[in-house]
Amino acid sequence: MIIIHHLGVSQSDRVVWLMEELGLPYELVWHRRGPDGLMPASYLALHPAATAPVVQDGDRMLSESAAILEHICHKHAGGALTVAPDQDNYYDYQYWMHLNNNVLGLFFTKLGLGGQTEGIVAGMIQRREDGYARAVEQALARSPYLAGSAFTCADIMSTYCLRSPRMLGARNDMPNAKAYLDRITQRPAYIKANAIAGAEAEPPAGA
Ligand SMILES: N[C@@H](CCC(=O)N[C@@H](CS)C(=O)NCC(=O)O)C(=O)O
Repeated sequence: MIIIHHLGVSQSDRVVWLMEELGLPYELVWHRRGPDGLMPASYLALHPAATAPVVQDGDRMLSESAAILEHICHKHAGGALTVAPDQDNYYDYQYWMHLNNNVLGLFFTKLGLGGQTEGIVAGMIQRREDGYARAVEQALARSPYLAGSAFTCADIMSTYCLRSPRMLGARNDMPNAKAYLDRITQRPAYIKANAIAGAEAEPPAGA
């Protein structure tokens, strides 16, 4: 059985969402953040990359959410929620699977700047964030989901950054994204995963 190591308030909630979408069984192991807000020693011991999510599949410890999502869909769900190379929207799918990490890097750099808005780095971050916002708006003007007409892992990858008020969630110039998020967060699997492992979720008693 797949074991999801969930770090409280983190992108590991994506994997829970995926498993709920696929209807696959999984075990959730909670790791609370330390008083410094960072991951605890129990999480650091899981994988050398020291990032959440980490997922255990048999004797393998998997890291990097995009790679984990693809791994689970192909190994355990016959490619469900992915797009194959012979499909017209294969590139779109790959683009949205990868672009997420780009915007995530911006977020961490922005945190490091502590609200500073002047200077080359702050300007570059703003320009790239604006570019990401434009790309999202244009994609969602063309199709109901980021990679085309169907819901895929690309939507699971992107929702965290689009929703989080500390990332793009506070912008008010993304009407297409807002309508998309209103729709996508009504999915039963999202609602269930959010209750289990979302930003407001608490570990079960004793965990
Ligand atoms: N590209 C990685 C990014 C993972 C990442 O940055 N995760 C954050 C949590 S949202 C993390 O591990 N932070 C370290 C910490 O909280 O100490 C992925 O998608 O898995």
